[in-house]
Amino acid sequence: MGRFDWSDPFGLDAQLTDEERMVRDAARDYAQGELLPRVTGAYLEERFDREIMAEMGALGLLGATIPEAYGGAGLGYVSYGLVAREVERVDSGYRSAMSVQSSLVMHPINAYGTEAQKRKYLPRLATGEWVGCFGLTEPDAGSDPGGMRTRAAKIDGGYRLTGSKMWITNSPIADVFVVWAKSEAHGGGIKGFVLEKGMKGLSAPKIEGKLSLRASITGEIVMDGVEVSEDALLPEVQGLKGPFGCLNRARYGIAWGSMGAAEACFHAARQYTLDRAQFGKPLAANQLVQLKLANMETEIALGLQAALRAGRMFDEGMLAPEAISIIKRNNCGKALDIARIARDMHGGNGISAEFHVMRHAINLETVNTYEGTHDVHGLILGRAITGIAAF
Ligand code: TGC
Ligand code: FAD
Repeated sequence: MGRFDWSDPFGLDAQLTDEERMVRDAARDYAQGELLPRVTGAYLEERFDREIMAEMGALGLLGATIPEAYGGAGLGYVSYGLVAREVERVDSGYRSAMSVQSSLVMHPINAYGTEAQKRKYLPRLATGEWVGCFGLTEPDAGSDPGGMRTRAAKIDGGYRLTGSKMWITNSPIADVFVVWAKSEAHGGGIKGFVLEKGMKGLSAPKIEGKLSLRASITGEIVMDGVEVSEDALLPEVQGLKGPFGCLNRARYGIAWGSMGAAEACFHAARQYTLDRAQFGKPLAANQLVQLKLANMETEIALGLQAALRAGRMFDEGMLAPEAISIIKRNNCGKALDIARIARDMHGGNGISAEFHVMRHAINLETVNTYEGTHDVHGLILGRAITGIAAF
């Protein structure tokens, strides 16, 4: 029989390749060494430090799966997931910045763009010199993006975009905007456009006063008759499968990332309850406390194992979007439960920023909502199981 390791019960580490372990360790060293020391200040001051993008870029953490010819790291999806896990172990907002850049901005340019678009944008997004954002959600179209109102009218030599996007990660600091609009010239079908900061009629006001994901910057995208040339169109895709193709990747990464946040909370709760004594014995000596730790460990072990299996299937081209819904929904929901319970197990200290658990719990409220809410992923699965769309 093998020896039980409470922090890795199914030997996840042993299932990785040497390259994957190297990527994981580099991401962990960076996240623990450079991100952890500044996250509390950034969170309390509701601030995203722009230089983080350049730091991540220098380490190859942006566009990890994009081919090296365009400045990416050319890695597989398991490596991408491992990076998300390490970054979100520190803060979901930092993982957001990374996954938007990689999956929602670099991926569509790489998958649906022209050679000229790839050469122009990808290398500078990979280094973090440019920051990107992804505009799908609108004030009146969230879970139902097909209801979007943003329009691209045809003009001589290009398009005029009018509409607004809401709750857009990175938009106030973005140089590059991937936005989705219904295009008149394409029969009203949804098309992707790449806009650039400074274009006339384009603005991205910051959304202030978030109580969650405060170390990430979020804003609107306002397009007041933004005129672009034909070069701005992503030609190779039409319809919702364009943005959903990006979301598949980001949702998969979130399934790993949320487990990183959950692990941080589980490890903190374990250590705290071992160190703190009440009624003459460590909190960890109580059955109620041990049961909570056992539940946390179980959910994390299962969630990580499912994410790894999904990553292997992704790399083999065998992963179905509905399987991504299973892990996005399960892992975010379980991570949120774990973070809330870890907060409780820290007693009064649990509400202090110094102990990190409440920040994770509040962040995970967003993570459970964006990229398709917990219930919407349930409905995607309900449709796959029954053949009946219940939206
Ligand atoms: P539906 O009829 O299901 O599909 C329309 C077309 O899209 C195709 N499709 C997919 N293709 C690839 N991957 C997927 N996952 C796909 N899902 C659907 C589908 O085959 C069809 O293609 P075609 O060729 O027949 O036209 O569309 P619907 O309107 O009924 O969709 C319903 C639903 C619930 C599935 C969908 O709208 C949904 O997923 N809603 C959730 C919206 C969402 O996730 N928004 C995320 C915004 S971005 C974000 O939150 C970034 S936060 C990032 C961060 O900060 O980390
Ligand atoms: P709604 O769609 O209005 O949903 C409200 C509630 O109703 C939810 O509980 C939902 O589950 C439920 N609901 C909806 N439809 C049904 C139904 N048919 N049956 C039962 N229940 C239903 N979007 C982007 O495009 N780009 C980004 O970068 C981005 N970043 C974000 C960052 C943050 C911090 C946040 C909070 C959001 C971000 N989003 C982004 C938007 C996010 O994807 C949406 O908030 C999410 O998809 C939900 O849409 P909504 O907020 O409009 O809620």
